[in-house]
Amino acid sequence: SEQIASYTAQIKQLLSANNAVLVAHYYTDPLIQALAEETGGCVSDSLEMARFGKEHPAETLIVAGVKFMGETAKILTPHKRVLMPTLEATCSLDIGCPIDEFSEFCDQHPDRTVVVYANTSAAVKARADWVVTSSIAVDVIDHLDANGEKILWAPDKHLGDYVSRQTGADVLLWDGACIVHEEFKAKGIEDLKLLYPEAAVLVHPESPASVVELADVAGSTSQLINAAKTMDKEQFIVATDQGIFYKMQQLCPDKEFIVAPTAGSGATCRSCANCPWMAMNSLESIVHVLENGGNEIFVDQALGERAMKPLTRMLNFSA
Ligand code: CIZ
Ligand code: SF4
Repeated sequence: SEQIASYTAQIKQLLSANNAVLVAHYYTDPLIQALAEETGGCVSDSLEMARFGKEHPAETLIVAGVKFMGETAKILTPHKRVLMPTLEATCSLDIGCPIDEFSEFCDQHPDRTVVVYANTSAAVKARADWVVTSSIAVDVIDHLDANGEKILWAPDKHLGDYVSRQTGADVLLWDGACIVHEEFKAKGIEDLKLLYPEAAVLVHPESPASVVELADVAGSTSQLINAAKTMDKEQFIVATDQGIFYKMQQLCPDKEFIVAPTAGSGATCRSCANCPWMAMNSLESIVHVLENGGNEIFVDQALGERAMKPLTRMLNFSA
């Protein structure tokens, strides 16, 4: 529409006037993902968002995603200005892992290496030995297990359980979950497979084990996108946030992607599996922060320096 065209034009002009770059997650509005690509920014998972923001020369990063992504960018590049379209966009994993309780849990298990998922606060990262994203979780735990280390994993119990099954490592789990992925149900996917018997099933391992069991490929967003591209299949049932369809469809215009049903939805679903916090990012809010410089992310300096260590391990491990 005219409104969208006008926001887009404004954002392009404001990004270049402010020496700013737009970094967007695969789960954000397709309009934002398209604009990030068009303006030389990036669309990716949280690992590549972190790396891109660190390496890009722009002085200001506009991070479209959820709060931990902006915080990670600020920790890795404290001298840059990091702005977010909204400061209200959090994550059920971050909420479900408050630093005081988490720190106590770690204190109770001093013999364990503390590995936390990127979807956590700066304070939780600062308490950890390692930060991982889902794209490298299995490899990092494999590496630690080979060194004879026992693991304390937080916050996502489904991903932690998946990683432990894949590696055979001794993993103690924190009890957290993603409200989007936890809603996928094995029954719904089995029903959908009757409608699309030829389809491959792609599942993000933040989903329950019964759903992961049905997967032809289980993996991070970037791994699922890669599977969509490389598998010799015409149809895919996809159990992750529907924002991912922008990139899948762009890379595979002739393939069909069907969002897996969540609890309470019908067999096929247009509105389900959409993270409510990711959805708070809009073109309008990006115009707003670029015009006013609001919604800046700050991280306490001492905390940031401690969190930098496990984050740097994450980036170096995957380099
Ligand atoms: O579910 C999320 O928030 C994901 C997949 C984040 C990421 O690692 O890109
Ligand atoms: Fe958090 Fe789940 Fe939303 Fe990702 S999709 S930001 S894990 S609530």
